[in-house]
Amino acid sequence: MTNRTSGYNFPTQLLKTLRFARQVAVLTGAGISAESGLATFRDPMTGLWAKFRPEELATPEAFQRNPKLVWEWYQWRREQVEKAAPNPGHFALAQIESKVPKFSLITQNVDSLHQQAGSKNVVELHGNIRRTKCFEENIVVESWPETEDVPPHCPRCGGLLRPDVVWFGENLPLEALYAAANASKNADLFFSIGTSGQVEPAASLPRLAQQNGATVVTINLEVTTTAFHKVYNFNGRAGEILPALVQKAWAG
Ligand code: BJW
Repeated sequence: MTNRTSGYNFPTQLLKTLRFARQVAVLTGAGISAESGLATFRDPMTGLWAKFRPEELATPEAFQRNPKLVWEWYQWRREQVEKAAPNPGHFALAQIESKVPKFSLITQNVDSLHQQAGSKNVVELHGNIRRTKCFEENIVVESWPETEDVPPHCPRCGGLLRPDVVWFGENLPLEALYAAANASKNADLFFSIGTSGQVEPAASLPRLAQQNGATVVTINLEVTTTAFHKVYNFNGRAGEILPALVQKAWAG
């Protein structure tokens, strides 16, 4: 059964599945933070990759070639993130977590907006832009001496500092990847929200959940297509659909 549902006429079966779910897993991407004013990556007009080349900014080789450019670009991104606040989509997910027995929020986002909205069990697959780590030692660095150097240097080894995010060609944090895979395998309901599903291994999680028996729900501005059974596709803004879904599922 594949349901493409417009508006907020949520199928009764989906509302029941959500209300009585034992374990819910959610995968989010840049789209959920778009309504908080943060750019997505692949929107053809406003996405970051429409204006900047990932090969020049989001790979370890790019950092080695031009660390100043990469550091300053992330500094600019950090400032955007610091100005942003969670939107109703983030808050609705925190509400779902408070209502179901087991809940995992697997995010590709690096902006902490889920945590700010009150989500507790958050798995960050691609790191966090607010953290900094040493490029040489790969360990988180909390503070460093203020100098003119851009990027600054690691106070332990003198190596260059970089944002603690996962670039193309880098492995995801192993613990986060295991947690995400386990949550996906064990979920009876899996949401894929605001992601283009183009980046692996995150893109494979909905299939993993589905293959292990989960009902899958996608929420995306674009029409998403899928060959799987037991999938509900909602086209629209996550910040509108999710609060409506929570309201309907637990009304009364
Ligand atoms: C809305 C909305 C609204 C808008 N409401 N919706 C297997 C096959 C092929 C390649 C590979 C493979 N396995 C690994 C790879 C290589 C690579 C990869 O996947 N490449 C593909 C692109 C081809 N993956 C990796 O390198 C990963 N590492 C890895 O796998 O290591 C082992 C390995 C390495 C090499 C080879 C093989 C194995 C690491 C990936 C790291 C990704 N890093 C980034 C940058 C993070 C730091 C930063 O923030 O700068 O992560 S790239 C960028 O893409 C960012 C995102 O997290 C990620 C996903 O993007 P997302 O979130 O889906 O955003 P968009 O913009 O694409 O989509 C937004 C969606 O929202 C759209 O659909 C909109 O319609 C929608 N939307 N508004 C609802 N209001």
